[in-house]
Amino acid sequence: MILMTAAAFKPSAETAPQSGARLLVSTLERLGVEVVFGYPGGAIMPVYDALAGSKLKHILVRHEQGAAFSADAYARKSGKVGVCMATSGPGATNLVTGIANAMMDSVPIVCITGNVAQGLMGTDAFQEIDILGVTLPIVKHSILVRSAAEVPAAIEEAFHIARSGRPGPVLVDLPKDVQFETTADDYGFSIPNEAPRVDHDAIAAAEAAIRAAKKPLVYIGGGVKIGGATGALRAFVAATGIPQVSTLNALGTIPTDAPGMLGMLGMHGTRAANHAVQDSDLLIVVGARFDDRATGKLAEFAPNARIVHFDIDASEVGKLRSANVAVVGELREGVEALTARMRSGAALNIQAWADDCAGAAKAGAHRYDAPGEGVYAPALLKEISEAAGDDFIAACDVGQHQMWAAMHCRFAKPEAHITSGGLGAMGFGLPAGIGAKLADPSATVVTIAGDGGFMMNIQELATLKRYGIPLKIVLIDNSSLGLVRQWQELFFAENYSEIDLSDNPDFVKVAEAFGIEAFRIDRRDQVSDGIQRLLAADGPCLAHVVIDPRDNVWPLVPPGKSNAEMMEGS
Ligand SMILES: Cc1ncc(C[n+]2csc(CCOP(=O)(O)OP(=O)(O)O)c2C)c(N)n1
Repeated sequence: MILMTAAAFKPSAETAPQSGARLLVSTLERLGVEVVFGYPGGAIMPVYDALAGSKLKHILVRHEQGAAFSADAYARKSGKVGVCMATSGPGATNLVTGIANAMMDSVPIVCITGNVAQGLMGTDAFQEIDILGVTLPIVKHSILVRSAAEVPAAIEEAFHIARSGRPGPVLVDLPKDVQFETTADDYGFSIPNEAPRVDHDAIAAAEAAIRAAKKPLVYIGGGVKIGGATGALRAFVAATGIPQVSTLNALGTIPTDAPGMLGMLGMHGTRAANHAVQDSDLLIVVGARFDDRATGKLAEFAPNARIVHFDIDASEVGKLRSANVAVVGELREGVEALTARMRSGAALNIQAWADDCAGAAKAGAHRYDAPGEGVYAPALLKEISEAAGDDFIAACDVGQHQMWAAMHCRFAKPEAHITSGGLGAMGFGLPAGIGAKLADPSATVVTIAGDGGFMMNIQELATLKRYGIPLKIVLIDNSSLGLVRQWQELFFAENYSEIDLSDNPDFVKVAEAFGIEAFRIDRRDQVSDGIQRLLAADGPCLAHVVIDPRDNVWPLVPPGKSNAEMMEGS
């Protein structure tokens, strides 16, 4: 827990007395916040009282987890800080999964929780939870605000910390007496001057390593988009011709169909990407953290490769794989400086390697002509992403459908792919779709969910209806917890334990009961028309897509194995 430091404040002009709750709202307005996702309750009622009549658009979700997930996706899509709020106790604990999600994927959100009055703290008061304690390991920072006069500075500090450096979630806990207290003081907050520096010696060493390599490969992580370095990385790749692989969170950083982009690496990566990594003699790792889903068995990951690692977070460099060259700092400046050096020297002589990689990508290209009449989810997802074009944004849930979306959708830009990468939280897709659509009403946002995960936040259909959010939902229903079923089939001798969801409700009726247009697709010949109908619908719309429960995701690196050992299905 971090309490505010006096040095962070500077006294500002005296103003008319306002309550802490009112100061919270006016500070959010001053910071340019437009949308807040939340759910009221006893310990945050003064804030809700102050919200009425404010410029903030408050979205009343139906479960606080939805508020945190929506704020997270709003931040990912808009590039701004997402904001959610909840009451003390159960409201606050319902935010926890969303906070962890933002932490794992480095997403800037500010979570505001009410708490019992300070005099009651520590007494097991009604709905009292030490939410700072509960969330300590999963926040970037947390602030317990002790007086109304501290509110503006606390919120500004929270925003600053959430989005600076490596972004992440910041929790601001407001006891109820602080919300009620009135004050004419506003201490203000001065943002520390943190001019980015580029380590030119490290950049020179990176250039030397690249020039010495025969098989260099760029390993792109989610940090590239978070760091606003997408343009810089695209320029680097264009200048050098070095092939690239992407993590799940970085999909779209380089468009899926760009030459040199080999696709996702790791457990459900492409053959071309995984082989290129294993073959490479130099990995240029940019904003990635060597997640085990990406590396497979770490000891056998990229065995021949030296490592050049760019990251804003020094603690990521050398954490799991030591770096031969470490470039710690803002990614955009670092990559731009490297590109300038590469441009000013001779062109790289890596054509044979680039051709090898391109040949492998072509040879390993997925075939979409699966046998049978049933819906083939990879083909459907490919088709919908292509039909939606460059405005396509997928907000994915977690499971087989998520992996199919990652492997088969076309992503033209990094914000086009919104997924719970690090935490892998089922239930993310629907609220994430809501957040993304509110961040960019002109985009074609499609939630891609499985029947299991969809049920985890299905109540947010009411949020869609209430605000008329024209989100499109592709619900891929295999009557089971598909990814778990696949692992049981492959690694637990077909002992199918607790994965059957064949008693799912009729999802079309469920959606209709919430007032949402819905229809069913259960044959391949219905797919194209169904996609057109979904994309053309004026309001929210759900396509309930029924697939064969036995369909599996291929290829797959078995858990604990090296990425060289990919399994292929029949
Ligand atoms: C909150 C949560 N609980 C459990 C899991 C473990 N888990 C990962 S994938 C999966 C199955 C998902 O099933 P479904 O949503 O139907 O999608 P499918 O795999 O069938 O496409 C489960 C249970 C998880 N990721 N998140």
